[in-house]
Amino acid sequence: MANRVLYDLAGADSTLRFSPYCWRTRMALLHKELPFATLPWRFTDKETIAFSGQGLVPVLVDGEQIISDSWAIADYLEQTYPDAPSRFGCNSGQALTRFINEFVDGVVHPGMARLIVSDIPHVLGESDRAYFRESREKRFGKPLEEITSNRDIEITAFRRSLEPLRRVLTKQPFLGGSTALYADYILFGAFQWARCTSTFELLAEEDVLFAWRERMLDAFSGHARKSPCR
Ligand SMILES: N[C@@H](CCC(=O)N[C@@H](CS)C(=O)NCC(=O)O)C(=O)O
Repeated sequence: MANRVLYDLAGADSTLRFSPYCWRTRMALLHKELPFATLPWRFTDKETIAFSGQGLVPVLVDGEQIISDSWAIADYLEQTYPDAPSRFGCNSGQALTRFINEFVDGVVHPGMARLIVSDIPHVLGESDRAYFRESREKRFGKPLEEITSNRDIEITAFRRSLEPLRRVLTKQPFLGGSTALYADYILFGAFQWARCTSTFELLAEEDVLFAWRERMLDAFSGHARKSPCR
């Protein structure tokens, strides 16, 4: 096995990788120019990552080190490879990036989920599909199709919730300034989650966020753009 391995959420098609958190980590590793291999992981493969002491991905195995949680991995990579290009800019940059992490987890993901969650089962294999439907319907308290039934109307409020990001990206090409940093990867992970699992268009073409997403898709020789989507 390669020396650095990322356990990465996959669909029925093992090349379809759609976890927003795994995308953050993947882009972070590319930014750090650290070679890595990925292993496709499914929701119901809990035993495969039991060695990490928890049941969520991303899990990064770096030689002898086992790290789970995308923020902990980002921090680990920064501490362990200080000479590789920084994804935070500096220590204060890392502290400020926490805000983006919480904003995306607390506002962008829930808003996006209400628009795409019923599309996700279509990319999953049989046992993951049953697990996903049961666990997410329990979490939302209603059938997946009901959650997204008003999406053509709710898209307006979702787009409005992105206004602070839009205002920043009107003034600079990336949240990180002139180049993409981890803050951009955090937000991009959310859009890549949607892009890989749903054909519902979240952004209008004239939106500056649309242009930013295009730049992110082009990063690292179009790595994310080449990744299989639904
Ligand atoms: N706070 C964690 C969240 C990770 C997470 O929720 N991962 C999802 C995939 S997107 C997962 O593994 N879910 C497994 C499950 O629902 O059983 C992080 O930042 O890494």
